[in-house]
Amino acid sequence: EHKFWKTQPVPQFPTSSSRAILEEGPIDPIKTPSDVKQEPGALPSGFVWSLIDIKNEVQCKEVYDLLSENYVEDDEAMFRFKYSKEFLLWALTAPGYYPDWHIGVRVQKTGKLIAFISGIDIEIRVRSKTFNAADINFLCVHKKLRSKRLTPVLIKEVTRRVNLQNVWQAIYTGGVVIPTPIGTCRYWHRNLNPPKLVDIGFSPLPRGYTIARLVKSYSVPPQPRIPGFREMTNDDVPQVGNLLRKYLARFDVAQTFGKDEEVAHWFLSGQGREVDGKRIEQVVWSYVVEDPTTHLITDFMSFYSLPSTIMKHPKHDMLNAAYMFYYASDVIFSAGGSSDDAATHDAKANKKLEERLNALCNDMLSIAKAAGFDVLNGLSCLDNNMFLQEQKFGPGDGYLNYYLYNWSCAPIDGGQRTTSQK
Ligand code: YNC
Ligand code: MG
Repeated sequence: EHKFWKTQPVPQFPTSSSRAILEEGPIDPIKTPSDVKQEPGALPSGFVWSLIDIKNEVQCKEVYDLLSENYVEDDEAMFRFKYSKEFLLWALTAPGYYPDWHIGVRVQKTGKLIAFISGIDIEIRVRSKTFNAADINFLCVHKKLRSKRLTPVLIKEVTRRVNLQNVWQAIYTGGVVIPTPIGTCRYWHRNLNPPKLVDIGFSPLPRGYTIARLVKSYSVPPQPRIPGFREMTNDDVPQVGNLLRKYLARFDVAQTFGKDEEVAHWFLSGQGREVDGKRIEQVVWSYVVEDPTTHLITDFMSFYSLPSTIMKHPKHDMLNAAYMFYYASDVIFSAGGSSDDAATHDAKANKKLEERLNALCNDMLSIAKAAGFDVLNGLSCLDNNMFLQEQKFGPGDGYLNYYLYNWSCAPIDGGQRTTSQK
């Protein structure tokens, strides 16, 4: 089993859980880019490699079309992710990205794009060690070419191009279980549009409920209620960056967001706007709380838009889903009395954080509802377990497995302490 994955520098189950890891670090011997093959690997005949310029509208549309028809579906084949062109551009052009990590495969004769894989270069920290890694995403093979072992060829080619930039680790997520997850998170869903979600079979109508009663139970305040809650702007970037870095330092695995430029990219560049009279769709929604007296930023929360195609419904063809993204709050650092012992201090700080995250999430629900989203999704990562249930998210069928390539590490705390991901 796992003919491909058993040849790769990833922990092979079940050893990873049964044997103690002495030191976390690379699995392969250390190499340099001069050790790396200069030529791409061979494709089956009739297919050719084709780097994708995601900033080119035509090529971006080709990736968009491939994913729209062939990307991730739920187990029952009711919904399929429909990433927007704006999302792809946003996700693939983060500061320091390498254009040659955006890799396509075309049919030689027709030029049709039939497969894609991408990486971006990010800095991550796993426990005490910080290193660059390729964040691999959007692996897709056309439905008509499945089960032909094209995936290992794509993965080896992206690995080669990543290694040529002297990067030797990668991070990725997936619904599939392969050797070997560092952690697993569950998807949770907050219903914002009960009539539609019941109609399309996304949510059941609970026993004893009418639609009207369900609507009432999932209603949200029309507007945010935390004093000083407002949309994030460019001027907030340095403060949000510091707050986010400090907040994420509490987790075992996280992207470092070392540069403010990255903060600006991930939380602002995806905001909606008009360019040459053309509407650019909004991808990311970012909000802050500015303390009304000190004018300091105390909290930050964001979500992104990722719709799904509803595959066979007479009336609805699109599920407008928002996904919780990064957030941070300084209450965890400022709460508790100075005379408390450490345990009491932590308990008080956690209680305060829980209250604050609930209030922030509730305000985000108001924003998401007003923006026309049908559902707000979240994972059981970060501190999300402090508010998912209270904010009426329900546990879903989907799970997301987190993986590291060429890095051996002890399991991450039940997947609860993993960074959030696109
Ligand atoms: C997957 N999702 O196990 P074995 S997530 C990794 N991630 O190998 P074939 C996968 N490996 O088990 P198909 C995988 N899915 O024999 C399958 N595999 O060792 C492995 N779906 O290849 C699988 N997108 O080509 C098996 O399979 C081998 O034709 C079989 O194609 C698979 O983006 C796929 O879910 C997923 O488009 C392309 O089903 C296709 O079935 C498809 O015969 C819908 O492949 C879309 C979908 C995946 C989304 C994602 C993250 C990808 C991470 C890839 C791993 C990166 C490693 C690090 C590289 C850089 C390293 C450095 C430094
Ligand atoms: Mg294949």
